[in-house]
Amino acid sequence: MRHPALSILILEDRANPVVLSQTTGMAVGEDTFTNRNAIYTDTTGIRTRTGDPTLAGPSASMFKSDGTFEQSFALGSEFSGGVRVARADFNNDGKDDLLVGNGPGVPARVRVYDGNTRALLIALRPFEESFTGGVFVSAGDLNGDLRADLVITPDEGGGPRVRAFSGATFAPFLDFLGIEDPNFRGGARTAVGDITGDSFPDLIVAAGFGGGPRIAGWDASLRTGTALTRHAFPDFYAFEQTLRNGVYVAAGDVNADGIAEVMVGAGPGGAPRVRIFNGRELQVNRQSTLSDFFVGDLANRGGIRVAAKDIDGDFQADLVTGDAPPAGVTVITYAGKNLGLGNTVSIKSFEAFGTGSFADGVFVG
Ligand SMILES: [Ca+2]
Ligand SMILES: [Ca+2]
Ligand SMILES: [Ca+2]
Ligand SMILES: [Ca+2]
Repeated sequence: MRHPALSILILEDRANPVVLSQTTGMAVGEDTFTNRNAIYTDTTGIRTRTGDPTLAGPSASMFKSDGTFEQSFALGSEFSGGVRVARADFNNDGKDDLLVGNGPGVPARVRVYDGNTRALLIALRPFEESFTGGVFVSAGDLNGDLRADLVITPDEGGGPRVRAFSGATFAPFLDFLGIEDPNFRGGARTAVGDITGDSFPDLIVAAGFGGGPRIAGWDASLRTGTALTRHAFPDFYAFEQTLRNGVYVAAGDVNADGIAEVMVGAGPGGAPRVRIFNGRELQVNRQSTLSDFFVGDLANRGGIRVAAKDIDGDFQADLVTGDAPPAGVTVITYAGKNLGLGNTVSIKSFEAFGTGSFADGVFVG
């Protein structure tokens, strides 16, 4: 008798969010430019900024998890309002790529650079040309094809609109209001992480500047047309509800329970306070913090930028913070496993755009 052929199914281990397993370091973008004429001398990972004008203007850099410099991209005048960044392997070649979005002052621009060949993979105009408020970017798989996608939101003056583009084809597939307040004009910021525990990343949306520190979560497994239609957790306020600074946001599984935490940093005008909310508790409408502390000088009032990365390779999400102006250009990494125990000692602190007293600020992603 004939036996049916045996088949072996390879089941991908998705116990950890895809967005974490795909990135091997961080991206850092310059915010404002107090020293526009700059060149960087890279010696054993130490960047030194001098006054040479050959690399003038806004740039973004990629760093390894330990803070070692990898490569830099000069972005030109379309990015004169600052560079917002995310890092993911969009073209699936095993190397992280760089996603950049521009700050305010010029029409909204988004680009993806191949982290391997440095080629420009795509340049997008995500919003109307008349909109000059700047954009925020994040990355993660929201359409379930196991490839990181681009998530784009407007900054100041824009509605809380979320657009997502396939990382595989760059075709748009999401366009909806991530904060259910159509009159709000402070824009929004996003993060991607699995909040519902089904191993597929979900979308977290934070109100931009001028809004209360409101956070919304959307289950990316249920989409109707171009909108996500099921909340991953009830909306909540990440800081005092009366604040109007908005929130910087990141997502990653800090306590290794398979559910991403929501990490927030205060928006512009706020002290550099970070809070990490237990994702599992958010689903039952309890706002329980794993960590709540200030980064750097308490007197800073630029807020603090945040990103979630696996810095120490233990498959638990770690925290990356970036200075907001006028604090400087310092990037600090913290081990998630330490933060969950109340230990806020950093792993590493480095100056992303040269040593010296620069007040530029940086975005991290
Ligand atoms: Ca790649
Ligand atoms: Ca995808
Ligand atoms: Ca999910
Ligand atoms: Ca968790």
